[in-house]
Amino acid sequence: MSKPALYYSLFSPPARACILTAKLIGLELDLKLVDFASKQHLTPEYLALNPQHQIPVFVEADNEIFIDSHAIMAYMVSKYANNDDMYPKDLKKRARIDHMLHFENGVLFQVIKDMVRRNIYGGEAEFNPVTLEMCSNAYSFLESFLGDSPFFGNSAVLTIADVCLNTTLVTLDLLIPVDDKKHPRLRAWMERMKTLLPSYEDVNLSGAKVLCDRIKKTMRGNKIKADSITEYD
Ligand SMILES: N[C@@H](CCC(=O)N[C@@H](CS)C(=O)NCC(=O)O)C(=O)O
Repeated sequence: MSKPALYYSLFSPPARACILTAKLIGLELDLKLVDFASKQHLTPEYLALNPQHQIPVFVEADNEIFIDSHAIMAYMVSKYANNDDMYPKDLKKRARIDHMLHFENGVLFQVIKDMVRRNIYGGEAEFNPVTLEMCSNAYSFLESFLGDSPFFGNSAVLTIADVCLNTTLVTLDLLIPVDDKKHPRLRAWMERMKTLLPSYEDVNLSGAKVLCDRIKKTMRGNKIKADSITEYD
C-alpha cells in the first residue's frame, strides 16, 4: 500500500507540526514540497486539493484528502499511532488537548498571520503595537495554561497540542523572544521540547528561520522605502 502524502513547505509552522507528529508516531509520509515562490499553491491542480490554497494538505493512500494541521495531526495519531498518548480518547483529556489546538489556531498562530498581513503584504517596517500586544497576551495565556504541568492541556505526556504550539512558538520566538523573566515556565517548556521533538535543527528551527528571515528582510525593505519617501517629502 502506498504511503499517505503531505503537501508542505518547511517555513510553515502547521506543516512542520504534521511532519514532526508523523515522525513521533513512526508514520512514513510521501513529502510533497509546495513551491510558494512559483505560486504552486495557486495552480488549478493544488486548488483541487485545497480551494483555500494553504498547506499542509494530507492525502491518504486511498486518495481521501484532509486539510488543516490540527485535523491532520488528530487523524494521523488516531489512525496510525500505537497508543492514544498524543491524542487521548478519554473525553476529558481530549477536551483539554482540543482547547490548546484551538488556542494555537485561533490566538497564537494569528500573531504570525497578523505579521504576514502587516509586515510582508502591508508595507509596515516595524512590528505594529497591535501585533506586539497580541503576542504578549498569547505568551501570558500560555504561561498560565501551562501552570506546573510538564505539557500543555494538563497532560503528563507529550501531545499534538505541544507539537503545534511549539512549531509556531519556535518561529515567533525568533521575532519576538519569549522572555524567561516574564514567562519562565513557557521558556523552560521550550527548552525541554528541543530534546523531546525530533529534527529540531533540520526541520523545526531551519523552517522557522526561513519564515523569520522573509519577514525581517521585507521589513528592512519597507524601512528603506519609507525613509526614501520621507527624504523627498
Ligand atoms: N489553520 C491552518 C493554517 C494553514 C496556513 O495558514 N498555511 C499557510 C502557511 S503557514 C498557507 O498555506 N498560506 C498560503 C495562503 O493562505 O495562500 C492549519 O493549521 O493548517
